[in-house]
Amino acid sequence: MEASGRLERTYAMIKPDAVGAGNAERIMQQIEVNGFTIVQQAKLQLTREMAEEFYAEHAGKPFFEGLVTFMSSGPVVALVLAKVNAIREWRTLAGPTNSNRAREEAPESVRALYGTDGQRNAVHGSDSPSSAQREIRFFFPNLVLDPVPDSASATEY
Ligand code: RTP
Ligand code: MG
Repeated sequence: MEASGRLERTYAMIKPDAVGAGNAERIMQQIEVNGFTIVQQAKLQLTREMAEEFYAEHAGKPFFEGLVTFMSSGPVVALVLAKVNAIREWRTLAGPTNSNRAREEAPESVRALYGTDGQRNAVHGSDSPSSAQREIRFFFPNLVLDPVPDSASATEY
């Protein structure tokens, strides 16, 4: 039978609002219940400079300064997740960017359950294979890329 997709890694991050509210463990449980393997995990606080670099694609947008201040305001939990189609699947589980919209459109999503609004939305997820690769390297520069949990379908990241 043909595989339904390829095993991927993606970068997930539990943001300072959710860590500060004590929801990190619950979110990691939700991640695992939904079939992801947590292959790396680290708790750290971003400096302003790290947050600016991480979200460089948004530099100059009206929400950028607030985003950087928020993301460097307290500890985050950095995660590497593995699953078939992990990049798309994690963004689906996370839900729409705005947590208020998530509560209407995807009430079981992480952002619906643990986020507050359009900025304080509990979690981040890579949006493409190139973003996943960049973001995993940003937080886990020493990560050895192989083996992945199912080495028969190992891919680049
Ligand atoms: P993320 O990168 O964190 O996974 O979120 P995303 O792809 O769903 O959304 P993106 O457009 O990349 O925005 C990055 C983060 O910036 C904050 N944001 N605030 N106030 C606003 O209008 C606004 N828009 C975005 C959110 O924290 C969003 O997750
Ligand atoms: Mg994004």
